Amino acid sequence: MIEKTDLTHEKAVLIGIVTQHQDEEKLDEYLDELEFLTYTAGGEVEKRFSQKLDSPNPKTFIGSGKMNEVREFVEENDIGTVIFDDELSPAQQKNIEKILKCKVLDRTTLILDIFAQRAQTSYARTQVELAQYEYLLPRLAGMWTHLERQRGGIGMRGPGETEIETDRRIVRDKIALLKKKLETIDKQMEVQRGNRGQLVRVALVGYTNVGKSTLMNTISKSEVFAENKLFATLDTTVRKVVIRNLPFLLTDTVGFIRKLPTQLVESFKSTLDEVREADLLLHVVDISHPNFEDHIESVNQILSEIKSNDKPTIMVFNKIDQYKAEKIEEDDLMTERTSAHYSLKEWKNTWMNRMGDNVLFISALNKENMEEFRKKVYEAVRQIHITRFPYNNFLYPEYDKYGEEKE
Ligand SMILES: Nc1nc2c(ncn2[C@@H]2O[C@H](COP(=O)(O)OP(=O)(O)OP(=O)(O)O)[C@@H](O)[C@H]2O)c(=O)[nH]1
Ligand SMILES: [Mg+2]
Repeated sequence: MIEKTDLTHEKAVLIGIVTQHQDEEKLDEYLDELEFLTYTAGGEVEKRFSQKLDSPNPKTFIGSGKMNEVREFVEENDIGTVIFDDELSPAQQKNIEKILKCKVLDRTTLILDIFAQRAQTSYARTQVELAQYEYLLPRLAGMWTHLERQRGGIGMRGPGETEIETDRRIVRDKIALLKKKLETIDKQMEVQRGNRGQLVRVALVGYTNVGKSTLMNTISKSEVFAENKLFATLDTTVRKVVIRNLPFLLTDTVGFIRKLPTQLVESFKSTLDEVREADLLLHVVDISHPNFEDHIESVNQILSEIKSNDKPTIMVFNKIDQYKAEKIEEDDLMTERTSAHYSLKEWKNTWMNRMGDNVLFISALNKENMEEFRKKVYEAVRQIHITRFPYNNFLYPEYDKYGEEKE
């Protein structure tokens, strides 16, 4: 806790651009998320800068006029860190550091940094370290030398190595070594997963901070760490859960985010294998978040990247206790009614309705609708169980009876 109060002193500014693909409103949403990421990493956002551009400046990302504005603000307010919402090329990062003379980070470094901070086990640390080195490799030339004095704090943390070697060859060797280490662990994990036998496997997936771990705790009475920051969970937890008389394995794992660095997706292979090998996904969504539809899209995109997009899935809309529709005053004739004004009931009649039976609305925190949750999951697991053990069906004769009794 002491560390947290210590870290909140790091002053940062955020920079994003408005383009054809990204209007002002979208940028605002993205910067809100970037601010949450900054806060999670231990920073305090003092100001946001944005610029309208057809395409980013290849040398400095934003134009020189805007850059001067940023430089003045950074100097006057003693800002230590400037964070861009988009990934910077190695050259851009170098040029910008020269102009601003402070630490320059992008979304990827920030996410990698949070992962580094949160990695608990040596396995998670190895995965993050590998991702950090892979990100670093093309950016080595001259990147750190002029920043020697300002090292430390956000973006500079890494498990293990405190010194960042400036020699490419050393970094390459390090990458090879980490990969080998991960390979060994991956093999062990594979064996472990194999030993779990034939039980049906269910994985909680979803955007970060939607309540996956809270739900895991609610249904399995376990104590997985949950908190209102991004990426509370990095390590995978597997619990045996029994609903009525049907046992299955439930996995809680790392949350996803828009533009999850590809280096992370790759080095978290084994962690994501839990998702890949699952029989059923519970896609948890924070319906109280104004951008929950975007979140669903990001999660689906990552699921298809790891070839897990066509698994049986139940959509679990969580945090219904916190859901609030935006209101239009009666005398307000200007505001157009959009989905932001929908009540929960109206939402249920949108595309959600077309998803048929595979939709649930719950509050994991207040334990609302958990009985329906149990029923739906039970039904879905039973379906898989029956196809897997067609001759074993008699072992669970009371399924239907139980179901009926509960009706
Ligand atoms: N109001 C409300 N808050 C919730 C609910 N479920 C979870 N939360 C809160 O949301 C925050 C994030 O919950 P977690 O369970 O850590 O979320 P997660 O999806 O595991 O997050 P990551 O591990 O970071 O990906 C915590 O502060 C929870 O208390 C809910 O149903 N209602
Ligand atoms: Mg979690």
